[in-house]
Amino acid sequence: MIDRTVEAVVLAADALGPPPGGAAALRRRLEALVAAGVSAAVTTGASAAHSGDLLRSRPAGPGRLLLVCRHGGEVYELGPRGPVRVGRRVPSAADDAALDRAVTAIRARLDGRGVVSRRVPGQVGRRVVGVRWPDRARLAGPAAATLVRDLAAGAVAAAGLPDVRVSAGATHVDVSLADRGDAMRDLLVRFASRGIGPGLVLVAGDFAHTGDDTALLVPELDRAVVVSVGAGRPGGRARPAVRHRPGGWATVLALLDEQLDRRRSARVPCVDEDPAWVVVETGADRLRHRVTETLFTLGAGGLATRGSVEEDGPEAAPLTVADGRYTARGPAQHLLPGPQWAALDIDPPPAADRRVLDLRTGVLYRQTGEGGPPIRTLRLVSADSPGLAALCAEGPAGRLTGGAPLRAPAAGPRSDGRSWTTGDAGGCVWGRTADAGTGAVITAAAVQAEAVAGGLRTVSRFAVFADRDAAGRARRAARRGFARVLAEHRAAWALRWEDVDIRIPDAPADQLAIRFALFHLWGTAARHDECAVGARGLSGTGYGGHVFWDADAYVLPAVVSIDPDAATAMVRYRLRRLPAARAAARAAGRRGARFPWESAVSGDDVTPNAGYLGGTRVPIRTGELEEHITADVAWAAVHAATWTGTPERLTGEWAPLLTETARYWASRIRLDAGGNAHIDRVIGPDEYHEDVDDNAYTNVMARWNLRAAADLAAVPDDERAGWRELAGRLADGFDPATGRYEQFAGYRLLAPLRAADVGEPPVAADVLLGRARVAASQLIKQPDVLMLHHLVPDETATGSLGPNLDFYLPRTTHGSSLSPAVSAALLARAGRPDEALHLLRHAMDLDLGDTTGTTAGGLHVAALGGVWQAVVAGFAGVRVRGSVVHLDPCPPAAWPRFEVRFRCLGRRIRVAVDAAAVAVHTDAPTWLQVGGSPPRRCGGWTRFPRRSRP
Ligand code: IFM
Repeated sequence: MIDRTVEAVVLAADALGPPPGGAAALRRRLEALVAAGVSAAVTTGASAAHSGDLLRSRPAGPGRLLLVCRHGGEVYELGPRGPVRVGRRVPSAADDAALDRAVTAIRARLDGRGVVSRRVPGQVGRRVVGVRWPDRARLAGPAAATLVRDLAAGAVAAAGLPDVRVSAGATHVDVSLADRGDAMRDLLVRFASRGIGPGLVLVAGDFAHTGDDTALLVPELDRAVVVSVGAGRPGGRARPAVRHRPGGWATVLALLDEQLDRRRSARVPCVDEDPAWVVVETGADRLRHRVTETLFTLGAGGLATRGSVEEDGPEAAPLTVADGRYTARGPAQHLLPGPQWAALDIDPPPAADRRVLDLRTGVLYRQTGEGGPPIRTLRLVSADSPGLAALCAEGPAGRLTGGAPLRAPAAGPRSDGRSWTTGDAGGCVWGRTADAGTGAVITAAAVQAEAVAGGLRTVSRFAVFADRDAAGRARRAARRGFARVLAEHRAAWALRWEDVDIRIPDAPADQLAIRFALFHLWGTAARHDECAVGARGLSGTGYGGHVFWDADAYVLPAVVSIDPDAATAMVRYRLRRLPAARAAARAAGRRGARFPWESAVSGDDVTPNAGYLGGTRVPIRTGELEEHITADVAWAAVHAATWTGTPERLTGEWAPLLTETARYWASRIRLDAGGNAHIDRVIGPDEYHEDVDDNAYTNVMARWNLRAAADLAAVPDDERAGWRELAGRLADGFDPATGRYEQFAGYRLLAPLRAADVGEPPVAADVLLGRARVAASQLIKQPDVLMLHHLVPDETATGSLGPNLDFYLPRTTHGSSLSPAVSAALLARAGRPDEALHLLRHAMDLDLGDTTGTTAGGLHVAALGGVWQAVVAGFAGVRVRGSVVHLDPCPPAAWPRFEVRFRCLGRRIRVAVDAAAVAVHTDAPTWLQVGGSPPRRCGGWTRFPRRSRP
């Protein structure tokens, strides 16, 4: 009938009349669909009491059944315990007055045209004007209805009542404050709250006439499937297109049966290709697969799978990994590849395809496109049930088979102790990768069903990655079926997007790229117990999954406003590695704890000591010298406690992260003869300059660390006083005459090269010019001094952001993926939002456009975190101090309106910015300080005028 799977169904019942023979057949089908995860709604002008048999429906989710009465005046949800009202429009006195004025105006207009009208008592929020034609022949027909509607609409417009809606038939005018169109919009919002976009909605009714149910067909249904089942041909409305399948209720039942059949026969569901939510890759360029399989990674609950094509082939590098499970030792330690669960046997392999990553629902859809019957697949890593991954596929039976549901990981770097075992367990296959050395194990169990009908093979597969009961869970998931698993997963994603999102109506490409960043941050920092975020997350083999400062300074500040528990788990990863950090400090002859530049299982340093730059083997000294990470770890703990509104953690469970790091710095600092304090021989964030003294970033972060610990830690008074004393003596390279910090001692004497002298940034200056030349110049790889203004602005000199931006940005090559987004955040804060957007777009394109040529190795998660930070801290100007949320938006010209949603202080916050105002919504009373205004405790929506920035 419609040959596609939908996830929501709207039945417009008014024009159809009651189902002949009662509603039992309809009820049965709707209940079955709801059990399979479908959202269904029946709309009627009647009241609930007059909605007949349908009210006897008792569906049980995960879908839902809604009864929309009185054209949307009341909405009921029918559940196992009967109907519950979930929505009601309550008109105010002003609404009633507007309706009465409208009725008077309409009657005057109709009477003036010789049509006899009378007022019929309406329902709450609604009036009806009865129409009698002097010439009875004109009573029927669309022309009469059109004339009445036009007269009534003209009368309402002339009376200046823009909120009054009018719909009309030949014999009546319906006047309300919201019409059927609004009722449909309300339904679309309810479906969206389950992750169902308009492209997955089927609307059925009799849409042959203008007025009445046709008013349900709002333009927002553009991508929906709309079927008119009445005898008459639907009118020629352009949008949405209406298919004509006459047959009345019998056709409606057949449409519902088609949906049930598609689920029973495990047909592959569809995705709503909403350009605001999908990343699409088409074409035959299989070399792009290495990049797209990174972009299409699906992750949840600490499990992630690259979006590799299902068939074997030289272009694919499939990989499933689990947060914190590593193999091999020392610098070679890397994430342990787990069982492959998403492979299929396809012969011959597809030559071209279309792949769609739907950010809204967290699914990856694929359809082959080389002619002939297509192969379609859809997969997910469940956001609802941690460790569950599911795949369904369909295609010509002779070409597609499921094959082994779990397969050995593709060959990759091997380590001695790594093993792969597999077996059967009562209708279930299990597979396990393990590393005897690290003790890491990844176990999966999978259940697969295959069927062939009419030459079409369908495959559904449920794989559970779990240390316990994987087989039991896989069997239970298979019993629930793909449609339910998908519905639950989709609903979990919808909840996320409800709380955290960006809306930029005038810049859809920016909006999509920011959503892409959010999507992968959720997929990467996805555990709530302990979360180890590697530099490429869980999306590729780059950097072996090692945890750098990227996690603490770039990802965590983003994640804390997305999923506060995940940020807490990131802090816990560091906390549990304190013993190794203490040992590292001891081994270096210091006190306290020194965190490693690269960390994996144990928290021992796993930084390699050599690597390749532009094909040449070079030493890597970051493990030895890039010590600022120790302060970054302490900073992340304070930041997480501040944003989550849990400062007590800093004096409780997390206190050692402050005290032990402060002790490290206290023992690391050298006092010169004049009593000035120095930190010698480090690498700062700018890795073009190695082995430097008094790097401003390292020193100021150490100073901040000492002061924060002195403020908070329960330590003997003399130790506290010593920390304060040392902090005050630390050299920071600040020159009050210029307002600038010198990046390290002697930096100002280096060759004054600028990034533009080398090329258009981003540019890898060390590859182009050679390491020695770059080291002898003022070129820098990424913000170094400026990171202080980003992370610890209170530790920097007042008014120093501008001079340091002016000096350092032209020298910044953005040779590191960490660079452009944070620079954008700073430019926005400095009141230079258009320059900020330019750099933010570089950051957003980094992976989506593979601009560094390294995305095949995994997503640059620090850049993704930086993008969200640039939006929240930069353009929205959000900071949290104590229990107050400060906002000072500064949007670029290309974003005249935008709305950002995020979490902080246990609240859900929405900030809507336009030229005139900043509107802030909080879900519980919260102290807000907007622009320069005094703090106010606000709940719900509050509007603040936009201040003009100096
Ligand atoms: O941590 C970064 C560093 O700042 C620049 N080089 C790459 C590392 C990992 O992303």
